[in-house]
Amino acid sequence: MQRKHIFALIAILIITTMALAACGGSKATEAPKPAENAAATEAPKEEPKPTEAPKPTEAPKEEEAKPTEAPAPAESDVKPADEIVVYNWSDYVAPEMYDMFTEQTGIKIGEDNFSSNEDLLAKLQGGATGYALIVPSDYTVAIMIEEGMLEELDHNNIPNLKNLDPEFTKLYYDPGNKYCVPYLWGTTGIGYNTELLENPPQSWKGIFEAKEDDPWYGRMTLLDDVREVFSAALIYLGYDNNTKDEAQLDEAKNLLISAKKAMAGYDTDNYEDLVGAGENLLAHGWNGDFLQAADEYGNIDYYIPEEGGTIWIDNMCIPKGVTPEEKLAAEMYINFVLDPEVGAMLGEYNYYATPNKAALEIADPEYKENPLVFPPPEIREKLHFIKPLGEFESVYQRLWDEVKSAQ
Ligand code: N2P
Repeated sequence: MQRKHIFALIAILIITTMALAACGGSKATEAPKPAENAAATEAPKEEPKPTEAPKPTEAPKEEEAKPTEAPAPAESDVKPADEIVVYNWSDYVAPEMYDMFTEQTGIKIGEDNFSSNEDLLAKLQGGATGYALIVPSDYTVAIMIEEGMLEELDHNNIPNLKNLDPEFTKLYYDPGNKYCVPYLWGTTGIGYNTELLENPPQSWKGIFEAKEDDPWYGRMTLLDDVREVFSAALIYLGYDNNTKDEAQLDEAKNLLISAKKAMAGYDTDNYEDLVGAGENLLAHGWNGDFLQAADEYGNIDYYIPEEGGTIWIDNMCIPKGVTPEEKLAAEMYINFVLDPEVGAMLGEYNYYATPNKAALEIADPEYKENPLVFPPPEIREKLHFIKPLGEFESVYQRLWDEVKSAQ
C-alpha cells in the first residue's frame, strides 16, 4: 500500500509538471534555450524594419510597447480561456485532436465552419466575434493583415515554432510568422469516381467545354469559390490566374457561363461524397478532401489537369478583438498543432501536406511519399498561387455574381 501511495504521488507530480509546462510553464523552460526559438527570432531579421521585429517576443516590455492596450494585464498574469472556438474549413482536423488538447490543457475547443476565404472574410468584416482562431489561405492572410484584422502572435507562447520548415517562415504574406502559422498546404484539381469513369478528361477543356455525350456531362461540380473557379478557367485559357486584364476576365466569365449547363452545381462542402457515392462522376476540389473520401469510398482518384491547377497554404491566425485569455489559449493550441506527433497525425489523417518539418521526419512513409499530397516537381511547376489583388478583388466578385446568376 505504502509503495502504491509513493508511486501515485510520483505520478501526480509528473502529471502536474507536464500540465504546468503545457500551460505556459514552457516559457520558463524555453528561456535558457534561445537557439530553440530560432525560427521565431531569426526570421524577422529579413524584414525591412529590424527594429520592430523583437517587439512581439519581448514580453516584459509589452506594457510600454503597446500604449493602446494599457489596461491589459501583464502577459504573465493572463490565464488561458476555458474554451475557445476555431473557425475552420470543414473536415480539416484529425478527429481526436481537440480532445487531446483538452486533456493536456483543460481548454475546450469548439468549431464552426466556413466554405471559402470570401465567406470567412465577409463574416469577420461583418463584425462576427467569438472566434479565437481562424484558418485563412495565403492571399486572405495578406488582405487581413493589410486591413488590421489580425493579432500579432506572441512567439514566447509558441516554442514549437522551431518545428516549422524554414521555408514556411519566409512567406511573402507574413514573413517571420508575425501574425500566422502555416497549418497545412495543398492543391486544387479534379477528383473522379474510378468505378464509373475510366478516362476522366486530362484537360480543363473536358470540364469547361464538356459535350452532351461526355459521361460526366451534368454529373460534375465546380467549387463554390470565386478565386478558385476563375483560376481554373484562366489557367485553361492560358492566362495568369491573377490577371487584372478585363478582356481576359470577360472571356473567362463567358466560358464559365457557357459551362454552367454541364454542371450539377457549385459545391464546396459535399462534392467529394457526391463523387464517392456515384451521384457525380467528377468534381473540381481540394486534394485532401478527395483522398479522405477515397479512404471512405475506395473509388476516388485525383489529378491536376494538364494545363495546371492552384496551390495554397492555409494558416492559423488570431482575429483582432479576442480577449487576452482567448489569445493565450489560441496560441497554446497553435503550439499543440506544431507538436511533431500531432502534426504527423493531422497530415496522415486528412491527406494535406504539413509545413511541420519535425512532423514530416516522423511521419509514415506512405504519407510523405504520396505524390498527390506532395506533388513532384513536374506537377509543382504547373501549380499557381492565388494572389491578393487589393481593390481589384471586387471585379472578380462582380463577374462571379454574373456567372452565378446567369441562366
Ligand atoms: C478542407 C478544405 C481545404 C482548404 N476541407 C482549402 N484551402
